[in-house]
Amino acid sequence: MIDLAVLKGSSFVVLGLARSGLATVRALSAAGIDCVAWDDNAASREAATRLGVPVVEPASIGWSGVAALVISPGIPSHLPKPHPVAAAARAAGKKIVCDIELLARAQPKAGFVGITGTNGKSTTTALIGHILVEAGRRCEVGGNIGRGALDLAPLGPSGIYVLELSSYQLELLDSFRANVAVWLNITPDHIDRHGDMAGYVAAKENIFARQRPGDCAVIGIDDRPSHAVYDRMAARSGIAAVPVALERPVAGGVSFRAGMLIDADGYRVDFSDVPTLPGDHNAQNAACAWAACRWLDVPREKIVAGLKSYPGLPHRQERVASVGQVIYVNDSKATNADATARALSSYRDIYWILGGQAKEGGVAPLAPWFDRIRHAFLIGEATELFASQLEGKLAYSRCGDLKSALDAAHQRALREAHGAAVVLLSPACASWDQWKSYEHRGDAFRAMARALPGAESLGRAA
Ligand code: UMA
Repeated sequence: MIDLAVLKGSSFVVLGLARSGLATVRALSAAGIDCVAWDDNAASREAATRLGVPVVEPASIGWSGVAALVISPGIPSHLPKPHPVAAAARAAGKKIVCDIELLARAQPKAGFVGITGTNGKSTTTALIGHILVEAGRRCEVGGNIGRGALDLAPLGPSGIYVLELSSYQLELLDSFRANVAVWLNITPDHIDRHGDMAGYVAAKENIFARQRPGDCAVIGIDDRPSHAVYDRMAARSGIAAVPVALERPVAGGVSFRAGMLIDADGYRVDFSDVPTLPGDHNAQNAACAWAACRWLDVPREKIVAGLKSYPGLPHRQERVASVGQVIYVNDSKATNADATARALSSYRDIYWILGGQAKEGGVAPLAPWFDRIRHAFLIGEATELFASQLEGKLAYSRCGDLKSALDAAHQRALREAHGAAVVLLSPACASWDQWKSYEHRGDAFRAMARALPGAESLGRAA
């Protein structure tokens, strides 16, 4: 847990009591700092009460003497409508920050690597953390990836915090400085919270806001708005702006071409066969991780070793089992078509399990990858919608639930595929019609795939 003693003498209001909020009240209490808390959910309030933190109704919060409102990133402080506690804080002239800001204030001597982007943040964050640990560096990985910033261990001057930063968190920072800021890509997302694309870009660009000469900005330049961000950063004096691009040379930066990662000085690494990082999107993540770790002086051979030993994250194109040459891949985190497109573009000869609670547009945008799919297995509420979208384009079966779909995909792959093939759960849907969460769905798939006759487990144990 982070020691917040540096904040002693201030008092705080904490709004939202889930992962980030509970870690915040725990750290404030441990440091003997006054705070009161609120959450709209009664069970979450009880968790704070059990920690001995006073829970105060929003209308009864006294703002005089309060240093700041620490808000959970999932709670709106502006758009679409500010939470009443955020509105009251603003009316009282108080700062509104998130837990990352408190971490930055408590650990001013540590190094900070911040990673943002619409896609690939978690993988790149985990990958950088893995490379640093394998290279013997002291580091802690947290933030949007799922570990509250104040739950991390104190590191001091020789340590590095590797933080996944969402746009929600980035707009709640006012002194956090990233020594290395990684910007992967940007496409429209979270527009309800940021008003429009310009607001979303501006929130994310806050990752560079307090960088100083000697700091580094690694920027994927393959989409137009990100290229504009790169141009702005390249014009800032003293900041090393490192561009990252796919399938084209990029002066002074890192590129991925024909299966090779190529550094600014021409150093080349064969990246054509890293099973835990398949597809072009992962090549972009790896190239950005490469650039960030080089800036942190990690020797090249250690970065190569880290890239090749990266174990992957659960539920994201996670290789869980094999039967002969058929690989079973758990991509349960793919709850929309965009995420599923990344998985489909990574493999050929795919037996595709999809369905659940459909998102707008369904699977129609995935047509460019249909020629990679041998057969589709439909599950859950989206079955009839997806059947109508696949009709005449792709062979499919209605399977009802995940177990039936996996059994059918397994049988068909063994019967038909005469070489490498992939049974892929990449649902393009939320899980809530049949499961508690995407994790619950993915855990079940992993267990079922490993229990298939002749299956050998791949990857992590759980
Ligand atoms: N709450 C209210 N009132 C509201 C809304 C919520 O009281 O109007 C309360 C809820 O009852 C709940 C708490 O606020 O108790 C939830 O807060 P939260 O959504 O911020 O949840 P945390 O568990 O603290 O998780 C947050 C991040 N969540 C979001 O940004 C939505 C987690 O990112 C992050 O892993 C975690 O902090 C630790 O840093 C998740 C996420 O979905 C993965 N992020 C978005 C994304 O990746 O797209 C940005």
